[in-house]
Amino acid sequence: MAVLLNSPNDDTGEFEAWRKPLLKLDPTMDLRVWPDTGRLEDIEYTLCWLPKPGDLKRYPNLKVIFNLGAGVDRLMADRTLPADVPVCRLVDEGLTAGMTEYVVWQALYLHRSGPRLIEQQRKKLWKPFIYPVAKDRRIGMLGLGVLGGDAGEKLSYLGFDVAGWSRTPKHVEGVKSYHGPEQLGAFLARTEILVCLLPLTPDTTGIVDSKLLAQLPKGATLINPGRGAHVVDADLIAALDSGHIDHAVLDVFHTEPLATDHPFWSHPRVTLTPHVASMTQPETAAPVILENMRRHKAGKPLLNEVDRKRGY
Ligand code: NDP
Ligand code: OXD
Repeated sequence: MAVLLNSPNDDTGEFEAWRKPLLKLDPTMDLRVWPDTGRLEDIEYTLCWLPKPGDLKRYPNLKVIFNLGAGVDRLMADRTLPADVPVCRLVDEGLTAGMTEYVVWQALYLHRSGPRLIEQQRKKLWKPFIYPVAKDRRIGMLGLGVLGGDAGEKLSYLGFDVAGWSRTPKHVEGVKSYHGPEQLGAFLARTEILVCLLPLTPDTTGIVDSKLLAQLPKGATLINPGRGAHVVDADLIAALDSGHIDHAVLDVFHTEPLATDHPFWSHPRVTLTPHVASMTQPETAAPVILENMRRHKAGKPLLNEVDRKRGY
């Protein structure tokens, strides 16, 4: 039996970083790195990030697909993905901590009027102003799963008034739970800083459109480390131009890298980062994957298995 690291877009050699922690935990592992697969029949497990569409159907004895990230939208979009092979997404404390850092960093930046202060410095303008205290700042997590839940909880420790919206009701310390389409309007109406941490599925594609943005109070801001296709770019730009949305922090885009002529690059109300909100950490993620392989071999239920029908 062999394990295949499958990341065809890895031109940085970063996937070599997986070798050490995996082999430390299981020195007997027959670890192969795509495209040096060896005999296709040998591959039982694959650890992949953005494999080439169609590639995963080539391994006749594949038992589990481990996605090396939290979002499985690109895998789910591959219509040739073997239907009977379970897919596990990554839930990793390193990935969660990285996302919480990003969300807290950007929420504080928006809460404390970072864009306005940067503009004032650019203009050499000395103009102090008053800002609300954290308890009076309402933050809304669109998606209250592993990442949205942790970031929401940490924001509540800082004193913010935090709520979250999900498909089903949630119990996250310090976070008010809203759920389902019927409670989305009430959730949006109370949200001044909206953080999108939904998975990208047919139900959530384009969810941040003119209709949703219009339900936020005037002057609200957006942080999107979810996926680019959650946002209808033209609708967001119109809301920014009108001032209804004061600022957007964007980490993910419809097409990555973002085209150099995309208006987001130079929009005065946009701060953008190049899909770096969080990164999978091989040191903390390898034990989770190894535990899942052990569970699979022992016939136990897998951790973090994707519901193929729901798409996340
Ligand atoms: P989870 O699956 O743990 O959480 C998803 C949340 O979204 C759940 O609360 C779920 O509700 C909710 N949800 C899904 N569909 C709907 C819907 N139709 N209506 C309402 N709520 C819905 O995912 P994670 O928190 O681990 O990850 C979220 C996303 O973050 C990833 O899919 C990925 O796109 C993105 N990401 C981005 C990174 C970056 O660097 N920019 C890094 C890592 C992840 P329920 O539980 O009730 O079903
Ligand atoms: C992920 C990502 O989904 O890095 O893990 O985007």
